[in-house]
Amino acid sequence: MDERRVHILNDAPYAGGPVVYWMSRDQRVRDNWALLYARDLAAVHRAPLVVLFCLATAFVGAREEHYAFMLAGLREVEEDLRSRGIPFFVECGDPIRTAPTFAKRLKAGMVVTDFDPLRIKRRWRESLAAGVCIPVHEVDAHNIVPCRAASAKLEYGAYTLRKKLERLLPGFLVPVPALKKFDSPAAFDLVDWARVYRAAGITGGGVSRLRIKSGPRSALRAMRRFLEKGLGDYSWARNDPSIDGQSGLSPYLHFGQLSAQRLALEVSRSPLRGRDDFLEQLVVRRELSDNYCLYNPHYDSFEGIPAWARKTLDKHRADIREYVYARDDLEFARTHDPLWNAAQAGLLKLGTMHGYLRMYWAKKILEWSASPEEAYETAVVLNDRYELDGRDPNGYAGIAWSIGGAHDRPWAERPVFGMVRYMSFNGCKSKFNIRRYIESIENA
Ligand code: FAD
Ligand code: FO1
Repeated sequence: MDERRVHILNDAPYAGGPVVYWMSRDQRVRDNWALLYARDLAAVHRAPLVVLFCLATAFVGAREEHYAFMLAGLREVEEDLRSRGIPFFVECGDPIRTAPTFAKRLKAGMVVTDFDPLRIKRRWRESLAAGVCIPVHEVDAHNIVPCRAASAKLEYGAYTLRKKLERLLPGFLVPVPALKKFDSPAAFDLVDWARVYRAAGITGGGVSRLRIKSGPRSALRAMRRFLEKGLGDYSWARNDPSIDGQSGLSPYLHFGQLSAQRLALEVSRSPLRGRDDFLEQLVVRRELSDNYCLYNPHYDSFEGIPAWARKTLDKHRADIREYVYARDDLEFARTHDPLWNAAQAGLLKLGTMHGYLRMYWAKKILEWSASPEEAYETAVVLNDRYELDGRDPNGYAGIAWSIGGAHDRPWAERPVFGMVRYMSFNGCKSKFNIRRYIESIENA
């Protein structure tokens, strides 16, 4: 494995003892560089290998159905690990406490974690690295070109990062080796899932509204379906919310049930014409989001947007708003705009929203909120509360682009938006059949 995937969090010496892979962002056994790295270390040191997942309640506003989706996938991970002779543990409580406690209880010799630029995850990792005197290594198993290797700084836009990625991709876009069976120690316990579901606050009653089946096997099936049926039309279909032209793979990518590397490899082998557009989104746009969150401490707030955008939004702060809505009017889709209401109603009903409308959705929140700061917070809160793929760098970068002009350029100046790119109802009307879209949400 390319060493540029590894980031050493503390340089304590390995002095024997089990190797723990603390799984968090990349919740899968196949195509998981962090797991492969931990397995190789355990084999070299002839030490046991175990996998740990720390269940944190109230993760960034996640709701019951998000936990239900994630835990269903983790049950499959447990099966996949068991079939390879690798024990799986789920610890419940604040990972700041449960991760070091677990490592000490197991007398672990080293911990491998996976990469995640989110603030909460960095805190978890850094507190572990400071709390134990064993090596803690982080492996970027989420990005094809590791985020830290792609760039050492905050990138202005897709065009600046794309050049760096194009140079590095040939070396990184390679098949991920299969995980060899691991001769396991004595038999080990199964996870007590009833306890885990209780800790996550899943009553079981809330039958999930989600229309998507969780787990790495379902993720691979959905990928194959998209490669066969969706990729060919992707270039023109992806921006039409009235048809189902996107891949629908973001929840699998968000929870790490599907490897972006495997998806990118399969897509890059395809002769279909949607290939390049899809790779632009999957590789450039997605890695740009991780770059935004890794190198911008205010990635989820108005404070983090580019200076030009803050200045122009400031200048138009006192402009008359034709409509101003309180957060719960927005949350419950009570505005004058039938298209925006349908998008929000769909989000409440289905836990997802078409990518094209997410831009419109966020930009209208800017237009109809009392201030840009309030708009920013509303978009982050609602996106993280309702999107199944929410609580993700893609969301924070998507909102920063829509409301704060991040990774975009100044446009013609206008009220409220200043020079932040505007989107209008009529603009949508010229792009797709709004009536058909609204009906698709009503009938969903
Ligand atoms: P496809 O078009 O099939 O794309 C395939 C994959 O490429 C996606 O799953 C995603 O991983 C990546 N991708 C596509 N578009 C983007 C993009 N603009 N930026 C970064 N990566 C992209 N994406 C999330 O995963 N979670 C979010 O919470 C989220 N919130 C967003 C909020 C706003 C305001 C905006 C403008 C965009 C947001 N996005 C978010 C990005 C994008 O809209 C979704 O990734 C996409 O719609 C998911 O559907 P899909 O997998 O069918 O996309
Ligand atoms: N990661 C964890 O390690 N432990 C959790 O309990 C956890 C809960 C969770 C709930 C909803 C959600 O969308 C993500 C969640 N994650 C959790 C993080 C997730 O695995 C991703 O790493 C980040 O959200 C994206 O970077």
